[in-house]
Amino acid sequence: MPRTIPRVDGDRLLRRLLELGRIGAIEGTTGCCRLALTDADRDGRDLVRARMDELGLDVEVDGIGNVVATMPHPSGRAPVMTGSHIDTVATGGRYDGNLGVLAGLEVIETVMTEGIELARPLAVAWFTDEEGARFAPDMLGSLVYVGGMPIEEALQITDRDGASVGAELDRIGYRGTAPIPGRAPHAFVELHIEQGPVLEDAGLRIGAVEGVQGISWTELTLTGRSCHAGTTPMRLRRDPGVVASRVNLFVRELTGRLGGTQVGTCGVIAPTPNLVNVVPSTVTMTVDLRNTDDAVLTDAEDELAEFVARAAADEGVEVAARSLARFAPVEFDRRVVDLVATVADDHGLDHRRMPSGAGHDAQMFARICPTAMIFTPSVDGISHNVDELTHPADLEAGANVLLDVMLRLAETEFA
Ligand code: HGY
Ligand code: MN
Ligand code: MN
Repeated sequence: MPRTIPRVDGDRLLRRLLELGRIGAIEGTTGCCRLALTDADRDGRDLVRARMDELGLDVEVDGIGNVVATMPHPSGRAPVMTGSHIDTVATGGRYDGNLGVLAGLEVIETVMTEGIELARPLAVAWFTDEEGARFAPDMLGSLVYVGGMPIEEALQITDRDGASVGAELDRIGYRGTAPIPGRAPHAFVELHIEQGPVLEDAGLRIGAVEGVQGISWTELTLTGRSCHAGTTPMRLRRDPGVVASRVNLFVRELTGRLGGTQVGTCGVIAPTPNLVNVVPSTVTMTVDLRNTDDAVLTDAEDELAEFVARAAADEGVEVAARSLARFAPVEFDRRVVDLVATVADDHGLDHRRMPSGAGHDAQMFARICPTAMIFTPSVDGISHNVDELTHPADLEAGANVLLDVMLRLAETEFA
């Protein structure tokens, strides 16, 4: 007797995504801005929390504002957990993170509505500050959940204006009391948009994600001397802007030379006072380096540090470097990756195994339980862009794979 595969309500999922996407909506676009722990993030949290309460889930908020909602179950056994994030970058899309949380909610609503009996409960979570765009590092909430950073340290992290994580959690009313580190789930699986071009270019529907590449974020504060743009001879200048430009060009040359999966980005280049007729006194900039090979990533970091020191010395500029994030590459559990691929096959969805170029909360859960991810295609491979788009059929297909994977994990015992 072939197994009947339950299905999600794709229209309901899409409605929920559009509803959440209206919070922090960026006028004239389909994007949204819900930077971590801002009022918009609070409003998005409140909306998803209300959906969890409507379902009668057991909702817990921990000390860093992570929220875990578990379906009622007589066993009290560790749940199969899914989840992601609902904070966004400042020019975010509707699907990055949000899909994983709302699809998880959709999976649980489907299971409860259809009265599907399970050996253990399912849970869906969102994790604080996954983006790291306001408070570095990224994946902050899930890192704390798995015990990767003491809560005291995380609460003291500040944004560019000096606001701390702890104070902002209090301000939006999301500093909870659930224990940290959090309970290890039986298994963790995250549905996420790919955010790159691989699946779309290959005409595939599902990615069975094998791991996440290494991430290195460095903040550089370059200090020269501000002076008049018209009266100061070039030979007397100590212009941090020139150093920042050389560093940016070096990063592009370095990635070209290293090849492979090496990528590099100078996303923040902020001169002070940022005026047309003033040679900047300081420039604050960031360098984001990533690679699937940790040894090559370390070499890239060393080369960067040497170049920055040389370029600054040439210009008489001082350098202060600060690491904002450093995560080694992560490999997911082969058994869960294989299950994602098997389910994609059973659903008749063309798929491939692949690494993740972006960081995700799942990479933290890989430290404490069998973990993997499911990718759905991104149109034109873009994300962290208001035009981010994943077609409704792919959203629904991804959620159906998530449902089936979670059901099978609930019946799987890992030796
Ligand atoms: O930076 C990242 O990879 C993720 O979007 N936080
Ligand atoms: Mn994300
Ligand atoms: Mn993101």
